[in-house]
Amino acid sequence: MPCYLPRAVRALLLLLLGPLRVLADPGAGAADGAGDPAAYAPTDAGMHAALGAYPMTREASGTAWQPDSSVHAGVHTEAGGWLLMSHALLNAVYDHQDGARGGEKTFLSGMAMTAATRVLPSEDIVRLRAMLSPDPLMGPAGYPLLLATGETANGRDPLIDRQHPHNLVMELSASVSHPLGAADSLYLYAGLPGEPAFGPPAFMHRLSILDSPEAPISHHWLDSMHISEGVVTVGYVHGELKLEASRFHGREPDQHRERIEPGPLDSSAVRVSFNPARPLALQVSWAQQVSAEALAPQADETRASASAIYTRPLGEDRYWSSTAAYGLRRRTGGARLAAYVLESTVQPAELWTLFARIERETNDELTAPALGPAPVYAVAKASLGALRDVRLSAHVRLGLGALYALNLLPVALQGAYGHEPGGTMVFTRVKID
Ligand SMILES: [Cu+2]
Repeated sequence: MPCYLPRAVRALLLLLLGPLRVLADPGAGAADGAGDPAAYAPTDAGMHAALGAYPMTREASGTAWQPDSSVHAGVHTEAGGWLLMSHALLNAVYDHQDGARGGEKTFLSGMAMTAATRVLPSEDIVRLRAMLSPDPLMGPAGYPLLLATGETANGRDPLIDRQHPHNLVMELSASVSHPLGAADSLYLYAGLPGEPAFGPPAFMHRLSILDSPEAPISHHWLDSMHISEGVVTVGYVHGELKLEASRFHGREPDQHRERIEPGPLDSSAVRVSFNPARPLALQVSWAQQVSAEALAPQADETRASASAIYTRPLGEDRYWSSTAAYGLRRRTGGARLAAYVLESTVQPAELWTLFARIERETNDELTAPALGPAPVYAVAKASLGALRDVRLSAHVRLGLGALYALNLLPVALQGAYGHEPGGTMVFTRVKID
């Protein structure tokens, strides 16, 4: 991290680095069932993991893995031989970003998802998944978010210092897995839209940050492909190891967020995932994304990522989850741009949630170049937030939360942004799970 970090940010780092204790004390987190074969059986609701013979808590967005120790969420029902799992999160957010490049907006964001799983007589497992988002209601220009870049609101200008809305349909996918013995399986996943085999789970599905309504500025380094308009993935699971490869449509969604606009499967991704212990999920991945941005159709992107997620249950339904991630991207003819992310969410007491994130990245989209190659700036951001829920019923919570983010800029950008501009969000949310 740059040496100009204020003291508050250093305190944040301490919170975020806490989970590294697991490396010094491998027994940490083992009390929750590591090595217990019962933990791998279908849950009491009869739910199975979709892609292999492991706890269903391991499955996150797309075909990504999270730690087996992740809390088991969702409303479970059964209909016509299908086991259904649903959950939803709706945020109403007031957002104020400081300075000349900031702005103010009140918006809705979130997602609602249902997965239907069925075990066939052949023991193959079929899963269908649909996920919708209210984001298009916020308008094509999304919401003000200092240092966020990527995609467009009108097909002409890039979004800078704004987070794009997500598409109305974020995922419509089907997978089928075929067991090859007690711990091995082969699977096929197809989505329109869907998530190719790249990066950690998408941020709105990562326990380490999903209660924050603020998108990460590293989204286009790590997990922006989660709404690819055409994906086919084949994978092989061997116990705690998963190898997978995808072909997908490389162009990121355009400003027509209510449409599904399929295209050729012109891009590739590969990922290796490994869950060496119940609280840990590791992955490394690589992707070649053809013509990723509508505004630079001639440029392809090469991306790489690595991440580690550590999740430790705290009592009945509370948890402490943290993610460390690294992403690298390079556009044809462009510079190598790296992002480092540390994020953590802890529920210290019933119905209380604290979350924090630190990101540092090199970005060449913050200023439009007059001529020649775009200048690359190293920027950083630290966010800290808290949320208090009230339980309305067994599956429904209503929450009130707030977060503050500090943006750290090189001197060359301080004229445009001001010195260490902040960002504030106050939000209320309904969570159904
Ligand atoms: Cu996204």
